Amino acid sequence: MTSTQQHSPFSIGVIAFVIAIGVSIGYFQFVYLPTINLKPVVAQEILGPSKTTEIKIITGSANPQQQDNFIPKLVDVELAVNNKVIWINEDGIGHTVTTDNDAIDRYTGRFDSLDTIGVVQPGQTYEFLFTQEGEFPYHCEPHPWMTGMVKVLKQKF
Ligand SMILES: [Cu+2]
Repeated sequence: MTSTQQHSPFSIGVIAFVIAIGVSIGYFQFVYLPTINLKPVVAQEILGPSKTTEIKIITGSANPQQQDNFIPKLVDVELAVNNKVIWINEDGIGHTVTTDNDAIDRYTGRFDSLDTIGVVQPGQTYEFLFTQEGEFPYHCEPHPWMTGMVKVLKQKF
């Protein structure tokens, strides 16, 4: 018998293995990586709004008897206008700005200072760029009576 025409089961196995590895690497490089690295396309005006919105964490916020903590407590922001929100901790102890309902902005990520800077220390600020409409209730993790809400609206004009 002429053995040159035939491949042994072993060599077919090797070829199949090499092809499988090649396909896996190709999939990883050209399908998987581009997908996980893909940031959504967001309008420049939303990424760099002309104004910011400031919320103060006032002195005494850690006291549950004190009514006021996040000031203002409710804010409306407009996309492409003032959708970058900055919390300023004017209190003497640390606080967090933490989503009530696991809100994730498609561009910025999870709405939680703990995911980026951690506890907002006295004198520190926390910034979050909202790029999607919606209501974003939040609280302070160590002091859950501290609550606030950011409503993100479409640009009106
Ligand atoms: Cu707090």
